[in-house]
Amino acid sequence: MLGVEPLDRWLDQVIALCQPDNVDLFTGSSEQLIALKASMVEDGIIDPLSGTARWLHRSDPTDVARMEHRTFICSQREEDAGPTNHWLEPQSAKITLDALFSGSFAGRTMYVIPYAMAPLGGAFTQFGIEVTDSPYVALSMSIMTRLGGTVLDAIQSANPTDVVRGLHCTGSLDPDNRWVCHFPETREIWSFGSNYGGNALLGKKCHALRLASVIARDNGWLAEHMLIVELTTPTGEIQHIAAAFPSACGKTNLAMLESSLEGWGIRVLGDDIAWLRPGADGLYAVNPEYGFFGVAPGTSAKTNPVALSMTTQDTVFTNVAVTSDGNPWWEGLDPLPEGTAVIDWRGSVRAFGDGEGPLAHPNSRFTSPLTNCKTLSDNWNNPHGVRIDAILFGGRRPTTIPLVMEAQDWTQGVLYGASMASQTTAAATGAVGVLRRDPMAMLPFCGYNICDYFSHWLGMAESLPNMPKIFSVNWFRQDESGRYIWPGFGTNIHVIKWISERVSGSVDVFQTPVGNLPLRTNLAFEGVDIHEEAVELLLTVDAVAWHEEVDAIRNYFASLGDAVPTPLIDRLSTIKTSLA
Ligand code: GTP
Ligand code: SPV
Ligand code: MN
Repeated sequence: MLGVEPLDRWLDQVIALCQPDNVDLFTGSSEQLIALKASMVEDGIIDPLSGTARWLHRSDPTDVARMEHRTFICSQREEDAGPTNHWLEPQSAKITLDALFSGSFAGRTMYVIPYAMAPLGGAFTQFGIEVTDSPYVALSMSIMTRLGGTVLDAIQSANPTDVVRGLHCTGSLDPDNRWVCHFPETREIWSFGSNYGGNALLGKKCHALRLASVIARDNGWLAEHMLIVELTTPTGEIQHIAAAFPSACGKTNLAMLESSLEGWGIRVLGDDIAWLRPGADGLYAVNPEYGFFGVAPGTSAKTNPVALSMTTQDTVFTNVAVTSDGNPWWEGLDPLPEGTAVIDWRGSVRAFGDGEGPLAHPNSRFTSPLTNCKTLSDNWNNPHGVRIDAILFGGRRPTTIPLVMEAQDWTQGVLYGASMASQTTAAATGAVGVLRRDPMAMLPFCGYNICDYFSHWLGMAESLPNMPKIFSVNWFRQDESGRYIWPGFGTNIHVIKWISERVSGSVDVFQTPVGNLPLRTNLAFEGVDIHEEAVELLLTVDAVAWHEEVDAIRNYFASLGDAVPTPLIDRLSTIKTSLA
């Protein structure tokens, strides 16, 4: 079918195992997409919305988010999966999966989807084949990854053992019988029982993060849960920033920020995943994806007008509400008149303001091609990537962590990432709002031992000139009544400006044991609705709180076993003794 011997043999085995009625090589051609959407409408899988080529998909009500406790790393050795991953012994995992997949495509069409991650034609590019019985997955993959004849040609000349093989089946959608299994040694993904994004669009988290992180470790690069933006300064200098925030913690919003500051411009390259490779003069990054799979709730004309205009065409919405005139609606958009009939994310007719819980699911999403975004950088498809000047780490931290601080060197920066914590969100099943450690925002996505991952990060600086500066940011400090102190969203440009000025070396800092903080005189904050005492709180290192924080980080590192790299442990001790 693909004209590549080992891959075709694998496909034959998969067909024999899954027993589909039809097999469809899906390249995302316009004829295929027209036919696919028509059949999905006929089968009630998507409904047209108002606007141009906008669609609504409602998932099974239990299948709305990633399931971390059903996500497994099936490496040969358990210690390779490490203390933070769920491990399954690969041979026994295969026995379980074989039984689940056996005959599982009966009565269904098998879509064989050859895809590329990252722009074609450079060192970053990787290929995969996703086999799925889900038309929703096929449609979503056509937005989120590069498909088509050129990709197929490139796969035919790639090394077949480098091509990631992914098998996905909808199954019965029983939440207790969901499996997202990764086999790093053989570059395989087996996903059963969920059609939700991160569980089912295998090019995304499964390939581009979990498997790619292992490939990256072995080859001296990094696969990260990061946005990428291009910044233009008033003097015309171009800088690039990558930022790792956990799921539903602001990557898409920062990526699509529009600058309100005279002379400052910001453009997006990616909003979720970055692959970073050493180049001749620094660390270069690409976004391996081809689309945005963004959180809908909270997206509004005030918070993210770019996303709002992007989703007026060519967009698949999942689990949003619908108004009577066929527009998508979610919490955060302008309220409708009280009592207006709205169809909620489950498909029930409700009265607006009925007090029966959210109309859109808190993890409802939009799927839109990159090219829909009016602030897309000209370099979005550059196979060589862009040179990164600054890396940001940040999570939802109600206390302690300042609005922004700069690491004094690479080790302290890696410590910022390794010790990151954030309140959990609706992007994964389970309790929301619980503070947990989420190193580099990769806790759910690092495909190998997290301690080795820290070492790999530390080692990246050794051979490379012009390593990015590392910063910690926190948009989510709260007051006693639980309100956010910093207005966030568009106002984050003030923090980005300071970071940029640190990169170009034009402003000085205030040194503290935990990092360099801005001098108040270097932050104008014009137009930001915030009191001076609040600003002071956001820019103060509270020694008592930081003693507790350092102790909590030490406990966390201890919980990871004895392989946490010594430079991180030593740095914590230095900080502890330097704190007043
Ligand atoms: P994933 O796609 O799950 O990886 O999420 P993400 O990191 O891209 O998060 P996203 O930008 O979609 O934001 C998630 C939620 O956080 C949305 O409801 C946003 O409205 C909200 N949010 C984003 N930025 C800010 C901010 O600066 N301040 C506040 N208070 N909320 C924010
Ligand atoms: C995340 O949860 O971090 C996402 C959405 O970006 S998903 O692709 O489902 O993982
Ligand atoms: Mn994400």
